Amino acid sequence: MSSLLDVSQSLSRFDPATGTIGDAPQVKRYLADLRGCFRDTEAYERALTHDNPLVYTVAAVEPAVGEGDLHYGLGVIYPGLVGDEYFLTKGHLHAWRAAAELYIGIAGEGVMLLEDEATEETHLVPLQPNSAVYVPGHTAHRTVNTGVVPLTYLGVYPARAGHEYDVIAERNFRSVVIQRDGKPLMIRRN
Ligand code: PAN
Ligand code: ZN
Repeated sequence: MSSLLDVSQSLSRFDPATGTIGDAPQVKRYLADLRGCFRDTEAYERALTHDNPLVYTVAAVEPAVGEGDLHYGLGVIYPGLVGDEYFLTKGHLHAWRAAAELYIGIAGEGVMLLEDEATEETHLVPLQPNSAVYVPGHTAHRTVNTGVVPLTYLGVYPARAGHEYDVIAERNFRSVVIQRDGKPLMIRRN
């Protein structure tokens, strides 16, 4: 019987400085890609008239999609603000709602917004080096850089998880993370 272990697939090296994992595809999200995410739409449009900065990148290793397989991605969110709201990811639910995910902080300071899909209850969880955040199934998740250097992290999820952005784009997260007196504060969106 042949071995299931393909060593060439077992080791990957990632570069936190560039946000790349070998030659795995890397998605880049610019400010213009994040329309509708920020609370202060005027500040968003004003910022876009000046510049369209890179907000975050994700390099994903997504080989097989068999039962039991895992995928993972290296995320880098750059520091910045739109109005008083920190740079953030689009956020999503997993298409397979039961799929959980483990986030592992590598560098920088940030938080995760975790929102239960059914109750819309939101939790703010710190994402930092040497710590892991468990995102249960049925939970919308968005990552926010609350620091002054890039926030770098790894997310590990079932290969079958899939990403669903439309539900979030339509209803958005109920809470936002703003800078108040130099510190992050979670408030209701409206
Ligand atoms: C992460 C995210 C990454 C970027 O790898 O994909 O943080 O966020 P968006 O996908 O919301 O743009 C993950 O949660 N994967 O499931
Ligand atoms: Zn996810």
